[in-house]
Amino acid sequence: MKIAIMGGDGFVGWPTALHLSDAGHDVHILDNLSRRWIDTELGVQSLTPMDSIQERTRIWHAETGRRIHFHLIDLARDYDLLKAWLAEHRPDAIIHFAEQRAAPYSMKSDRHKNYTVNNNVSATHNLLNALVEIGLDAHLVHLGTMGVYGYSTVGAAIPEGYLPVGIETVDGNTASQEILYPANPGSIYHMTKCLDQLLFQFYAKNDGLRVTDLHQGIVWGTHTAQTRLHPQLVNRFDYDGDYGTVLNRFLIQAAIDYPLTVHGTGGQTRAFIHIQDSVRCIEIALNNPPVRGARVEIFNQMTETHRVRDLAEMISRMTGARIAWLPNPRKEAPENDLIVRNEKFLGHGLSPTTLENGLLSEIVDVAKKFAYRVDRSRVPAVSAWTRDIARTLNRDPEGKMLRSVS
Ligand code: USQ
Repeated sequence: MKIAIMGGDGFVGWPTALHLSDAGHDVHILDNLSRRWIDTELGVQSLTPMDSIQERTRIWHAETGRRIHFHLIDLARDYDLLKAWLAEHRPDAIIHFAEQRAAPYSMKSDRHKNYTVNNNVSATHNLLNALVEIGLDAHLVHLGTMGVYGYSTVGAAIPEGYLPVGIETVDGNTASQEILYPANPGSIYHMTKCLDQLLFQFYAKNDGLRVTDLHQGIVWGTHTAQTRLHPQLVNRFDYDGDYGTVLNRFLIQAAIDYPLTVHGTGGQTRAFIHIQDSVRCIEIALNNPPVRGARVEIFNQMTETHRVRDLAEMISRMTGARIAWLPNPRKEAPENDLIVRNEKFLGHGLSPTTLENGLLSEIVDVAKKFAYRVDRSRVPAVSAWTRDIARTLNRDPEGKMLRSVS
């Protein structure tokens, strides 16, 4: 298949590009390199040393003889360029990762809120709009989030996208329907993924576009089989307070003897998936497209659920790390249960990498190896969900004063 990977320079995009190229597909990355610009803005760098995208693709060719093509295009801003590229290359499938993906970054300021909404919603809409305009029947696979559901449970498992409901009709009967599970975003970033869902629903219904939306949990880990092939193919690893996600942050914190940064009671339960499983799921989704005219296909892309404090305690037991119980910078439920259905991927043969089996090697192979690159001052999460919360965040987990918040 000819596959266009929008956002193929990012944390899930890059290993996906390698995985699909390795499987024999003709892979094209379209990316505006915004993650690299945001690193510069925030004054942070990936824990793992990352080469330019051109250098990465050169090494991939030298190692495997396969080519991954790179095109510098901004989906949100270069609509005409995007349309022309699609019309010329006519890919069989498109994988859409080209969105700002960090909840804390999206909540940093009004400017970051605007950027996240404008970038994510325009990127998705431009892509859908262009597909219709040039009459391209490519299968669109989008990386969505478990966060579209919210994390509260009513004692029932979260279904894969659609909720069966009974609606009382005026003549006293009950009409059965399946509706999109009610969206309940917890950040501006998560809200953009909820908006994406509506865009997909409309374009699938109106124009018969074939769309798969993957509701992914929190990714952990760094390596896939292909990123291990050469040191310069390594994936990025974010540990900072904006882009680092919880489990990877705990791993690096343990490696540098920094107290594990649990927000609140750590009673938040979230869904997780290893990066190797993430790329496998994307391949499975590609191989199982919906038919033209069908509703959006939705998969829950996660393999296990964990409570944040249980993860901290597990890593503390393994490494001796201390735990810091911090004021929560986010407005979120302090405690929640989470039961998620994920039979679709398991039914297609996904065999999950579990935390139990993968955690230790991740600490040793990645966190300890690159610990010397960590800037401890970038570890605290200082992006607050509201002004009132911002006032409570005056000390970092090691007790030092943070900048004052007006
Ligand atoms: N948390 C801590 N300590 C930390 C960092 C986070 O206790 O040092 C807590 C947060 O308060 C939150 C939970 O851990 O309750 C998860 O935070 P996270 O930063 O690991 O994940 P999140 O902001 O939800 O976003 C990440 C990805 C996003 C993806 C989402 C999947 O950045 O792109 O969509 O995970 S999900 O969480 O299932 O919505």
